[in-house]
Amino acid sequence: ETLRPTQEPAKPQAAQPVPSEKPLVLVTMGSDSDLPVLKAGLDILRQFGVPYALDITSAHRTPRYMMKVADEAAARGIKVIIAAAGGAAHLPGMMSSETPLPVIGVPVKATHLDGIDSLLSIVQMPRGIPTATVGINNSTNAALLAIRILGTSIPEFFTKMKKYQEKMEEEVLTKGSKLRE
Ligand code: RP5
Repeated sequence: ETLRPTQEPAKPQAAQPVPSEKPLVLVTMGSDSDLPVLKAGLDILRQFGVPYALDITSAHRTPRYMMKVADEAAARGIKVIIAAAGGAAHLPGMMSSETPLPVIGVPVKATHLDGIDSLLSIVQMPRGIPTATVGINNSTNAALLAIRILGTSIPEFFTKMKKYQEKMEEEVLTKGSKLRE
């Protein structure tokens, strides 16, 4: 599949991982109601050919399962965790406390507070438990950051990211040159 940086991402047929490959990224969420927000990020992972696994690990409704998944992620071969949650969004921070892997939190706009509650819950982690935080509902950037992290040790993803950025630059410059005509 070609990389389409600034165009509308193609809708994945279903939120299914790249099959028959060991997942490198775990994409998890507090509730299946978060899944629509994750679709754009899943599409990016698929465009880049990143094998991923999906799960629901609620910090409040399934705390023991959440901790088990975080604890076992590295042994499964997972390199990065993307965790989406809304409201009192403890999921990314709690998973981060249970694994040495990098965790990227996606604040989901799920309440009347428009996602500010989720954003602050994720970004304001105490010293010692770093948890990367992207913008509200911005699963695209979570996926791109995960791929950049993979790119530090997997040349294929480093090269693909470089091409993605070059294509994005080219597209914007082309749009600008049309405006200047
Ligand atoms: C959080 O509560 C989830 O991450 C979700 O964003 C929010 C609402 O969950 P549901 O009530 O829709 O299951 O735990």
